[in-house]
Amino acid sequence: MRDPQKVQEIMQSMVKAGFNTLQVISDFDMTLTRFAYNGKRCPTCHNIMDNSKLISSECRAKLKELLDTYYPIEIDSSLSVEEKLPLMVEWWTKAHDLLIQQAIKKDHLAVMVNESDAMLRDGFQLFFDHLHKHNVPLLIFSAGVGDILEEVIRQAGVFHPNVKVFSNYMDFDEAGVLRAFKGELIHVYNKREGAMLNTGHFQELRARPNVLLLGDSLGDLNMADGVQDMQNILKIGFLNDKVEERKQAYLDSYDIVLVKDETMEVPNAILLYLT
Ligand code: U5P
Repeated sequence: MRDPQKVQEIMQSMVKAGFNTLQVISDFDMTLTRFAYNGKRCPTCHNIMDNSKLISSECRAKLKELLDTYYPIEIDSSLSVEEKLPLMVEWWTKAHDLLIQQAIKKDHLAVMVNESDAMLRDGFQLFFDHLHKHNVPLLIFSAGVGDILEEVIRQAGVFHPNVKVFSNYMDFDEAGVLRAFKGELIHVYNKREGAMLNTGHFQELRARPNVLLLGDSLGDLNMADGVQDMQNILKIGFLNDKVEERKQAYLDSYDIVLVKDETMEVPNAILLYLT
């Protein structure tokens, strides 16, 4: 923490306001899911499909090439968001076009997720169940793929009714074959625009002006831009990769920075304290 005193003040103010004034907004890939397990990288929503045996090996190779080209740009602290933006649009667009060419079947998504190495962070059960038990809305705001992330949390048994998802959703034809992605593209650096397209959601939650935000990218800090009449926001950032280069920027933007922490222990402890 750069300013522990500020964190304490925010938490005290949230306790005073009550748990029924809280909403949680979280990123998905590498925030609710693990970054690595036993030294091996865990997949993002896209990677769950990219690595699947149900995708041709030629396409898998092309998607891997895209990842190797664009992921280093995504996390490069020497480039500005303005410089990264068009390249991120390029990455997502190329990847989605390749996935569409594979004519992925809706029925296959559950198998892809089941056979993948995707893992929610240790302690995810308490996190999801506690929010559900206390009727606290959890918005999962992801630049990944909505259909895949829903399947991950469904298979983990935590897709409770208090969970709402903003993400990129697949559009299937009558035969259940992927033909496009729906709506405006959400990538890592346009979450502000994504939030602005969903003002109705935040309007419904206007009686909850206190926000716990979880992210792993500096782009995730904009996820709460649509929150109305915000009173307090506590921002927790998971810093998973390129730690030394990015630590200062994360400390300057997030209230709490968790370095190479694969668990939900800190968010869970905060939720229990606020309850
Ligand atoms: N991503 C991929 N493959 C793609 C496009 C994006 O793995 O073709 C990853 C990015 O690295 C990004 C993540 O961090 O998906 C976005 O999801 P989220 O963190 O917003 O949930």
